[in-house]
Amino acid sequence: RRAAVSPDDGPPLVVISNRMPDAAPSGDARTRNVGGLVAALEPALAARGGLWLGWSGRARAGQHRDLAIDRSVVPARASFDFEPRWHELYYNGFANRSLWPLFHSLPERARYADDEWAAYVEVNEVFAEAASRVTSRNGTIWAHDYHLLLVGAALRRRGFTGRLGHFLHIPFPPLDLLETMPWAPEIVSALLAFDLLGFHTRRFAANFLACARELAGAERIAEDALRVQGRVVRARAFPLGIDPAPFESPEDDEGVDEELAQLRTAMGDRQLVLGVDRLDYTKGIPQRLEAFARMLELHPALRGQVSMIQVAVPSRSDVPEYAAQRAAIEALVGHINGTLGEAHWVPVRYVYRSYGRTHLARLYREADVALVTPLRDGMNLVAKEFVAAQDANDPGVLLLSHFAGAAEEMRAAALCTNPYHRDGMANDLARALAMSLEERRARHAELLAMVHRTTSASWADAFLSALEG
Ligand code: GDG
Repeated sequence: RRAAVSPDDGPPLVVISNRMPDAAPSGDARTRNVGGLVAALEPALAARGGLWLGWSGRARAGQHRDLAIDRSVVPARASFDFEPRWHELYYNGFANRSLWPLFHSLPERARYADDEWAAYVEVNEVFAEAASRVTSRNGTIWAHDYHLLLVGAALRRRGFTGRLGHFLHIPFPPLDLLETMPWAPEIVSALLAFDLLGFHTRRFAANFLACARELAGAERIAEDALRVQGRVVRARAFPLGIDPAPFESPEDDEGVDEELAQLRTAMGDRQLVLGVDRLDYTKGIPQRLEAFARMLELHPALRGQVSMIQVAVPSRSDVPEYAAQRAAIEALVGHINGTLGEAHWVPVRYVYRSYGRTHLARLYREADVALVTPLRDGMNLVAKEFVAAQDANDPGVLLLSHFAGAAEEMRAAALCTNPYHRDGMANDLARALAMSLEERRARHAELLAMVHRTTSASWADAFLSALEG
């Protein structure tokens, strides 16, 4: 453990994220940290001798200046403990009850509290302070996601002159919505302290560029660039992909084999429709369940012929909106099964848990249709994982929301649907279930080529070469 490094002796690259890989506080089984992002960033960091800075996952009063640095692991890690009040005010509060809903274009779910904003400012300062202790003045820093929108400006105030990049994993909203946030001008101005801003889609980058002009007086000097106070700031799409290998050829696992055999027996000849999401109101799970039920009403011949499995991975369960969403989903599943089911047929199987990656990959492959129908999503990696997991000779169909970032790349080959239109989604699902083998193969081949083209590794390389170049 070392308290600091000298200004010229830091690692060439520092990645900052709120959460460190494998530091999940209890009660929140959010699994993204074991997923594609870590897999993408760890090799990029390791190759550059870089360091990962984040929250330790623990809360202890008065300890946040105590930076624990571990250089014995690759990549090296630095972490600090949160003040206990930050979890409620900064994390559950401003990050997850203000920024998360607003940035997903759900302003009626957002609420704005001055003490939560103050905590958000404070925590971003603390991250900047920690980062300035582990980097050299001219190093490269890459910050991630909506928790750290202010960290670039806070680093510049501390005299950091190196390259600063930010990648936003969630959508960036249009101006009309962003303006409902009382601190929108402060947030946009702070983002302009970065040299490069990355988004999943061109649409989100364009939203940002428009907000920067309107709210911070930045001048548009190129399709992807702004001038602000004599500096150039670029904003571009860098769509995140996956590492397809573990989904194409999952590891052998006897436990999973047995589970899958039991599932096949239970399903018999029925077709399987699958949804896998963190339990989050942005994922549109109730709307999807309603559409599935509606399909059974509109197409009674499908009754008894198809079952849906919805995996809802526990997430942010101490935020009241998430507890309410869970209750709504559970009531809806009960209602659908009670009104449409038979003693010998359960329309919807609902599981509130997380699965290991091998299990997930096998489940994807088993499905005839994946319902990836968020109301709004930054990218949605489940869509790409599902494609990678299919049997190319007999692939399942991806039914994808227009409002997932993934639709920008997958629109032409996936079957796209509007989760706000229940009858439309019901009919799109019926169409997916009836799709010919020939059409399924053609669509899948195109999607698979795309999943191979943009992977998590190529994403990290593209962002870092744009930042460093
Ligand atoms: C945010 C943005 C953006 C799911 N269930 C289990 C499990 N997962 C894994 C999936 C996938 C990941 O979690 C979920 O990623 P998504 O992209 O679908 O969604 P978010 O969690 O909302 O992630 C999103 C992403 O950041 C990256 O930038 O795409 O738009 O909202 O990898 O496989 N993993 C395991 N067990 C599960 O039960 N092990």
